Amino acid sequence: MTQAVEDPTAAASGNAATDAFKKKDRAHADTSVERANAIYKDVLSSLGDIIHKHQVTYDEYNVLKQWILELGEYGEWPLWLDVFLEHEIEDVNYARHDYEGTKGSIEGPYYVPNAPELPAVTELPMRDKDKAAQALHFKGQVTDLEGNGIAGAHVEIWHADEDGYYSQYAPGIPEWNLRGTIIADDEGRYDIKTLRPAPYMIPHDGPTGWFIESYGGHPWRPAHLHLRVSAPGRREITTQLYFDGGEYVDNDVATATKPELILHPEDAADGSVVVNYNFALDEDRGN
Ligand code: MBD
Ligand code: FE
Repeated sequence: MTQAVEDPTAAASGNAATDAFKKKDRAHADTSVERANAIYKDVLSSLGDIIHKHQVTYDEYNVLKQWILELGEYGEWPLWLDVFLEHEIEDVNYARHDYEGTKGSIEGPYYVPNAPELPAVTELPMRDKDKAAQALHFKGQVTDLEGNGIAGAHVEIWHADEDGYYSQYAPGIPEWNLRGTIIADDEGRYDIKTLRPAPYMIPHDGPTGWFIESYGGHPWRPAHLHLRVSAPGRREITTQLYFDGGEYVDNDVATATKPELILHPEDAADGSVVVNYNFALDEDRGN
């Protein structure tokens, strides 16, 4: 099934994520020929082992070929790679240079740089419909590893609405809805009002969804907030936060949860939930 795609989720969000990735300032990797050779050999020999181990048939090979073509046609390469592979890349790279501090997690396909700056005490841009959801009051402090506040740290935040849609990746949502770059105060503190996101189903009506169906899996991620926290001279951290006891926290299709990244919100008198979470940033020692 390779016809053009009308569905707003799979194809539109897939192609939007592909276009966004192409526009990104992709760092040039100065991988040596020796290193490329070593990686290429291991990749192919691992794949060869799998093909032999499972005695993969020509029919299965042709299904794979067709599926890969469709993954490209639907623009879902960023989605599939970020869901199934990015957590391994994140794992390896977080641990470089003995970095400590707040744990990272995957960026995923829906980050947009340069979200409008907002003051330390703020509310994310949202529609009336978003205001009808349960309110989340998220506050805390950006510090160094000794707990000293970092004045003016940047806390970029982005998350889905109650329906599981991200602005700029679904039609009809204001450009910067539920996105912002919060500038922490003189002590590194921030105090953000937003809505509590719901568990998130990744676009599942395209090739990524067929892939999941083929092995009897589910397309769900636990409810999550995406964050990128940075300050001059500090190691920037890209991470996600989840909700204690939430569905799929222990069964994330993207394998991107960590115990350190679970929020424990408390109910407030006005029906909202309140939570404090601090970010500790190590010194920048390069990537
Ligand atoms: C998301 O919102 C997400 O965070 C990931 C990792 C993949 C798809 C959609
Ligand atoms: Fe997400």
